[in-house]
Amino acid sequence: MQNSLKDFNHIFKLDPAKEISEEDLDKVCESGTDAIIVGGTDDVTLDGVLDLLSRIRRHSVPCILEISNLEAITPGFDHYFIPMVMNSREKKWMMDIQHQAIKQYKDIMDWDDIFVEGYCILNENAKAFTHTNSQLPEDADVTAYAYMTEHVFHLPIFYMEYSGTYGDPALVKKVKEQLDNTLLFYGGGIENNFQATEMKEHADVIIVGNSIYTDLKKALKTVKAVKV
Ligand code: 1GP
Repeated sequence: MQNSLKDFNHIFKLDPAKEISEEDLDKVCESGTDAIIVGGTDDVTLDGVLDLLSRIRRHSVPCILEISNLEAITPGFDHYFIPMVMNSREKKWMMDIQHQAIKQYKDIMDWDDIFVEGYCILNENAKAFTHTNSQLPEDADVTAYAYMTEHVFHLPIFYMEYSGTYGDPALVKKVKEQLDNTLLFYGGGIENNFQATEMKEHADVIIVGNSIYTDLKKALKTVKAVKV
């Protein structure tokens, strides 16, 4: 199922709640990245998602919606990522929201385009961490979540989400050792090509978000840094 993702190395993540100029968006879309994810935590509205979608669609880069709330789902993306937050204290974020989404949309869902992510949020200060009432796992918990993602839930993606801070490459390496079929996505704090290369050494795909908005020039350099 993850065949269409298996050649991905690099993804930029754009937040529908943040402003980006036309010029900067063009640079992101034409950077050579493998895809653009539209996703965020706060203030994700259907209008914001549709606005980004229509602007990204002027380019040929694949476009993915990472679903954060049921109100901001729309057709028109190439792929849909559905996070299941493994380290949330609340079943809601692991099961109930997904259950509601499937109940509502299952008749129009095309599973060739939908990828469920085993999501592990590893930065206590990330908005998503508090929003989902997550608990900070020990390293051994993270590797067990990765193992469960592949062997219990058979999900195509395990996502180590450090959003806003640079994570621990040694833990990314340990997590990768747990996975044979499930792809390892790493996101968080990548601001330059050195960090991109360091995380890509173990992760299958790196995701670069915030630095698009803080230092685009450096962010763009992360693309070539991980191209094989
Ligand atoms: C966020 O994993 C992505 O969901 C990327 O993180 O914004 O810190 O680059 P940054």
